Amino acid sequence: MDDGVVNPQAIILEIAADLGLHLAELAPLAPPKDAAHFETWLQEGRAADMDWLHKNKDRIADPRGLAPAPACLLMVGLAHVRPRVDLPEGGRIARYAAGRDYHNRLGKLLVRLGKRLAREGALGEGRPGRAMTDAAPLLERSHAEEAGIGFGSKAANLLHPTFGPWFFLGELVLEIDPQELLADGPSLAPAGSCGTCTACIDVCPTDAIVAPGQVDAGLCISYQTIENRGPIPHELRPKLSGFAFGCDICSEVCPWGIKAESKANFSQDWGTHQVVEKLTLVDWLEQDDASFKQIWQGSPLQRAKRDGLARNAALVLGLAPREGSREALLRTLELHSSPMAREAAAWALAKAHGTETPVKDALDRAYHREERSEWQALIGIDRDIARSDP
Ligand code: B12
Ligand code: SF4
Ligand code: SF4
Repeated sequence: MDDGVVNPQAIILEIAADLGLHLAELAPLAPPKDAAHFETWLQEGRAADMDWLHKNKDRIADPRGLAPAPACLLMVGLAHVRPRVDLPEGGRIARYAAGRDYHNRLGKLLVRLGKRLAREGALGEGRPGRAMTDAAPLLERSHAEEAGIGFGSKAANLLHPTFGPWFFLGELVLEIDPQELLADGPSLAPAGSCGTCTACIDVCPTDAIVAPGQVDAGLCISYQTIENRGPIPHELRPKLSGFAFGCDICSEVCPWGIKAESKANFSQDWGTHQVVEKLTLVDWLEQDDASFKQIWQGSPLQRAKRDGLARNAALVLGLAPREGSREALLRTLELHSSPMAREAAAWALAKAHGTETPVKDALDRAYHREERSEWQALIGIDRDIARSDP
């Protein structure tokens, strides 16, 4: 029955939908339900070198300091379902990274949303506080699950019945007392669960899903190819499965992800960046600083930096050589400004061409040329791989 009473919760969600956010739900700004899991995860060393998670531990476990008084979190989801992304001449990247950077797009949408909510009086006296996504000191999946956006999964991804795992999360702090805005509590999460499925755990090439819902970042290809600023451990290199940036394997085998792909495709919305359309992994090896800044502008791939992308490209080419890759790897070994890229090229050459005498000689020269002992030691391991090949 329409009793003429304005429901601010419904208005807020309606405005979010009107701006193009696919999912939006409210939750109180309160310690997330998985705070204890998060702390155990840190204690068990699952965050690899992501020190910022340790530094922000207390704020993440209790985010109430994000607002001066009791407040709400408007959790939103933006879908990015699209077909798999192969680079020209081979190699893959995570689908989310093919087009526009979600940090920009979602960040801008959230700021617009905040302004519009304030303009239309949906916040009463309250203000829209910080708009955040990803790098926020918040356990986003946990808050989103509590708000009713989706359900948690064994791969740790938050799943939605329509979009599977293929959506980003972001949030806006709303300075409205949850007693006012959420008197009846948050929405119920959409129905769904992993059930007896274990496909993601079974398929993960590096066994990074160490228990249901728990990913060891140090083992995850996504961490290694995006966040790790050092060498990728030798034992993980053969398991990259063609991924030169990010990893979608646990999402691609997920029945919820597969169902989403059969129903939706947001490629047009997100576009495909020119570097994804045009550049090969051999090109990735040969970017200079200037071209990296210009041509790659706006691509989420920039997150791994020029040196990280060259490292990743070298490793993938070492496992799947193609025309021109041998020469490009030899040039990288000799000329790249980053020892990390040079070392990755050494490994790739040893793996793919280690039986060839000129390659053995090049590795030998690279070993003696390397000035920093830690990199020389790694190139020594690579040289041994080639030497062990008759
Ligand atoms: C650090 C980080 C990573 C790390 C670590 C991932 C991880 N699983 O912890 C690395 C670099 C590996 C990574 C990879 C990816 N990430 Co990431 N990542 C983050 C970030 C910044 C923090 C995550 C975090 O705090 N992890 C710590 C663990 C404890 O928290 P959690 O992963 O959220 O775990 C949840 C559950 O597993 C559960 N849980 C944890 N332990 C236990 C134990 C038990 C017993 C139980 C029952 C539950 C449980 O509690 C948590 C909350 O629900 C978030 C953004 C944010 N601010 O939250 C994005 C975020 C989680 N990542 C995202 C994405 C898209 C990815 C990738 C798919 C990217 C890719 N294609 O390469 C992969 C997926 C890997 C995977 N299977 O998790 C999205 C996820 C969207 C979604 N629908 O779920 C987020 C939310 C970014 C965003 N704003 O959209 N990521
Ligand atoms: S993103 Fe890849 S490496 Fe990481 S948990 Fe999923 S399947 Fe494993
Ligand atoms: S693959 Fe199966 S177990 Fe893994 S997240 Fe999807 S439904 Fe859950």
